[in-house]
Amino acid sequence: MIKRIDVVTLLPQMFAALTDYGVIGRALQSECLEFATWNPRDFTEDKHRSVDDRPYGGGPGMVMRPEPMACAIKAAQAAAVGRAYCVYLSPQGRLVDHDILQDLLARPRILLVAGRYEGLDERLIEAEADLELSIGDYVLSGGELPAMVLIDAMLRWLPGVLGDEDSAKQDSFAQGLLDYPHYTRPEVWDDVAVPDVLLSGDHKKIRRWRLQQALGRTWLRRPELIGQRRLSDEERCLLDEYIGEQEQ
Ligand code: 9WO
Repeated sequence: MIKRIDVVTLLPQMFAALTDYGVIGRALQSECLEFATWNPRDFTEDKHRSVDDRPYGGGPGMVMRPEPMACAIKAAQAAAVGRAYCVYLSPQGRLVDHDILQDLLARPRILLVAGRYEGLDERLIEAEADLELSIGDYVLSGGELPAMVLIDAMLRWLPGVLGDEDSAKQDSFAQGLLDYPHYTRPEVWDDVAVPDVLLSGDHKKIRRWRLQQALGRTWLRRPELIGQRRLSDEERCLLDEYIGEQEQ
């Protein structure tokens, strides 16, 4: 189980968005979990404290110098017992999914490396990173937001982080399905009524309706997720019924 998260970043202040707000902020400030940031700029030795340099081979933009990055990573690694599993966030990485989150959560320490500019010197990635991860097929201006996305998605799985102990375990992606639709008061809003079944008080019927909605919406919006998942007899039956209703 995760005990400590370190982040190497040129913009440590950005992480206040995570540490200072909400349930994730509380988790990161609790005794159970250590959190620290490391700024490569603090490990520069030249007058201008430069962290970037021109790319070999030419072309636009700048590349992060390996020396200050390596020093920051080594300092982060030395800040606690044991070695942290080192993850570099980049669009070239493997796409993050529920299984990767669980794998990271099972490690005692992780060290996230957020790049800026055009990225890190490839030799540093090869030497230090255990894994390269992407949160989606788009380029941002740095790895900080992806690092925060990863931390948020991981920490909501820790016991006690979400108010309701079961919320994370009922999480739709844990089941390999999209979520079912939610409703609250009023019973009629904007001329639209809440589905009758949710007012029936019949909890078996409600569970089946929600499962059917989750299956049906996944089939409509993310059919590849249905292909990847084996359905129980009940699920197959509920989905077939949903598809039948769609076709009418
Ligand atoms: C910028 C750029 C500018 C001109 C030509 C090529 C270029 N490539 C990049 C680029 O990929 N910059 C990255 C910015 C370098 C690594 C940190 N940055 C980053 C990470 N952007 N987006 C991510 C990211 C990480 C994880 N998941 C999705 C996006």
